[in-house]
Amino acid sequence: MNLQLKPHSKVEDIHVDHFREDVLEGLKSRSKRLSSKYFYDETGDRLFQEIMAMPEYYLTQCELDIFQNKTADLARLIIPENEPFDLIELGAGDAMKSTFLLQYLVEKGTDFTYMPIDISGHILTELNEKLNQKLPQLEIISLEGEYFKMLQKAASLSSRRKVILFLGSNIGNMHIDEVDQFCSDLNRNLASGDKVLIGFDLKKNPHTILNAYNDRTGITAAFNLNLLTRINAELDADFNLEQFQHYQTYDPISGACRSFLVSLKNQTVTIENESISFEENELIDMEISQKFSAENIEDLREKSGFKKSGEIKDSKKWFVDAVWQV
Ligand code: AVJ
Repeated sequence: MNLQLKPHSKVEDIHVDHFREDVLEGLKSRSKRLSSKYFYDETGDRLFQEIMAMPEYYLTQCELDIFQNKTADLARLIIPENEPFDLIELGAGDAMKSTFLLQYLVEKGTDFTYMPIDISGHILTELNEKLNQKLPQLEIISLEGEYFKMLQKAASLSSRRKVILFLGSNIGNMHIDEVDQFCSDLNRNLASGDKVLIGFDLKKNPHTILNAYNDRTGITAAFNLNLLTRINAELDADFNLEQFQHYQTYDPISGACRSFLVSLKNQTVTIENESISFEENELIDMEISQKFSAENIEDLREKSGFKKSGEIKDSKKWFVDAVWQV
């Protein structure tokens, strides 16, 4: 297969930003909400790095355990036999975990191209530089844009087998119906024999989960409040951050871990000439981080039309990377 693009080239998607529309729609609705996909501006990226470094945020360590200590098992599960392939990572970020797999594959002389997809061009540039230094032989094509548009782009660039990574329990940020839709769309956008590896955070002691999202140092609170700062800066708004407070819940029955911002008084906020009023104790629904049981994961796989390929858990059995095949 002859790739038209040189290693380390970048393909960009011209995407319309719906930030303004989404923010206004969410805050004008009867129960106010903001989308956690907007957490990740430059400050948000940095705060999320800090979250990943917190001892309470076990998710990072768990999936790192899998990628660092079970790399050979992982590679055996995902790579097609004797066939070159494209390894596509959705929401690659700094690829902290996948770099262990990339290094392993490069050392084994595996024929593959790494295609990180992210909506942050800034993050992709940094990732390119980092990987270029660490693994100069690695062939990379960065895809900047939305997941499905970029998956289609990847399919148009090469007809090789695709292996999709969706790590870090990023899937947990989707609402239950969105998860079903996402996995079915993924299935439809892939060809027979292609594989996906999805990281799911498992249901566990509820205290452990709540602590991971309710740290005493207030980093998670700052991460949530930063979206208000972003709205102030980018949409000419006047949120007073002192008047909003982070509140976290975990429901062990449904597995939903949710974050909210609570308005501490009756107040009016202006966003681009629109007035939004808050009552005292009114909530803004900020984020869901869904936790899964083994049954939840099996149901999801079946509903979205995948076959089971295998799975790897960390040594604590708190997190699972499930591998499915089309
Ligand atoms: C990036 C979606 C995996 O939900 O666990 C961390 C984001 N939010 N702490 C998660 C997050 C609060 C994180 N994901």
